[in-house]
Amino acid sequence: MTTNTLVQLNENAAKFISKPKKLFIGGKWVESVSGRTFETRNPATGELLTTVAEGGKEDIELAVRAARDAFDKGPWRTMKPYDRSKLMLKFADLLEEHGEELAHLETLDNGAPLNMTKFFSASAAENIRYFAGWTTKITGSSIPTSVPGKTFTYTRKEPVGVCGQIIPWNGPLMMAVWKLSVALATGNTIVLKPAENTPLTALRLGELVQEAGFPDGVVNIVPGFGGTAGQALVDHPLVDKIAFTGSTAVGKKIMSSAAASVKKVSLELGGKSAHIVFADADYEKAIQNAANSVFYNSGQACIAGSRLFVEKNIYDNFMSDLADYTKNYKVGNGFDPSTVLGPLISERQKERVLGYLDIGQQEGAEILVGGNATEEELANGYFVKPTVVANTNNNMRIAQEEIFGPVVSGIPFTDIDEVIELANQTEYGLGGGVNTTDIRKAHLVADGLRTGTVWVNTYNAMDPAVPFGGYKQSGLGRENGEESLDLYLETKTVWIDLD
Ligand code: TXE
Repeated sequence: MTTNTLVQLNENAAKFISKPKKLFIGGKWVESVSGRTFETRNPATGELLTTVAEGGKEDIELAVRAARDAFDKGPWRTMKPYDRSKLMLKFADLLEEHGEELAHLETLDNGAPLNMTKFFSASAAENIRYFAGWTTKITGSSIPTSVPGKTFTYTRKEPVGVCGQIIPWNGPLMMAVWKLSVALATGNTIVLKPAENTPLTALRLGELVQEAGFPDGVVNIVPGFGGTAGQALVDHPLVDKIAFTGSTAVGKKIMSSAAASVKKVSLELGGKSAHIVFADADYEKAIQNAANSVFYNSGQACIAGSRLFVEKNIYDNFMSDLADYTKNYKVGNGFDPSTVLGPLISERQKERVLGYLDIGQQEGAEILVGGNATEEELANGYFVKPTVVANTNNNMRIAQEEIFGPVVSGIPFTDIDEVIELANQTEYGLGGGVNTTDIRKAHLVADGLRTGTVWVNTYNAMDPAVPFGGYKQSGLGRENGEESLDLYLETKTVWIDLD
């Protein structure tokens, strides 16, 4: 890809694109049993990037068997924690070495601007390093008991077994790594199913897993569609755990399917996060924060601060200044260094977002800036301009349903009790933010919001050491941090009679 404005595509990424894309099962690259393939497209241009072997039920069967064998019979489970850590660190080094290439593949496949995907690939390496450190620190405990006679009672932390991991398209590399790293650190084996829109970085990760030297079958990667490959993974009786990131609707379906064999399930689902601005906030910073919280990744973020609550006495000025600020956001191809917002993932997602703007207007909302006008020169990609909507209230559909696009609804409030109540009036509970210079208000909001994360005078900050996940219908369990380990471990109790 060469034009005057676009960054030249990384040579290794170009090579990868031109190779056949197979399934990674039992340490080998194989065609799908059906021989079927599917297309993946560049969302900035609509162009076909490549075709990929399409995993189906039979391929999931093979991948689960490979993961099962690697868990039950392979060297993985008996490998010393320190050796597992070394493999993970090697994997992280490779990821870093190929960071530029992975960032290019990600921008091609999912559209996010290159500076963002470079940050993601660097963060992905850090995430693996963080979890590599945990391999040597997973311990049980000895427990004094009151039963008669002499006994010794202790617990062991053991891996859950075969983990099915299903990830979305809005941050494919990061999502893959978040799931792989904790599962590897805890000694599990994995079948990873990337989203059908964005299989490329996951497949490249498979090559790096191989190069790092993980035993065959420890990581298996099967791209395919949700209703076929994804569902087969969820239904498979030899899978011990499912970890899923995606829509709340599919999350519910997965939970009920997994009930058939009482699989452990962890879910990271949708959100409709409240972002609160008090009149005492640092005004300029709050404008930037409000914009970044919702327009980051073109609003395709589960934590997007899409409900913006602004204190009544500054509401009109704030919304109009936010609209002015938003006009400066450059929308375009992620390979253009001046781009701030890339395209949405697909035509379908674009239509969905534009559909919500129509719904909002029918409900009486007013679009201050953005809206459906995609610039002519961007007509082939799936672009939507960042959109600021006023005259909204918390009951409107655009304020209650996850739009997953660059759209923020501004809602006025009068005091802290009211705003906490409104913020919690949603089925979701993933993130939330508050902008204020009053430490008391900051703490009261942090205490009052029923969400997995609250950001104060910042937003979107994340770290491998910090737990992330949702209350209510935003999910089950936490990714990252020490708490995530338990989702991948069983606790075994051992009683020994010493008499
Ligand atoms: O998600 P899906 P879609 C939300 C967001 C977005 C909406 C629809 O609101 O607009 O979901 O996006 C796999 N069994 N989020 O349709 O369908 C699928 O193949 C097993 C929020 O793309 O949930 C993909 O790998 N797997 C979110 C993954 O689930 C199934 C990120 C996500 O796809 C399956 C993405 C099934 N029956 C969308 N059906 C977030 N939390 O960040 C689908 N899949």
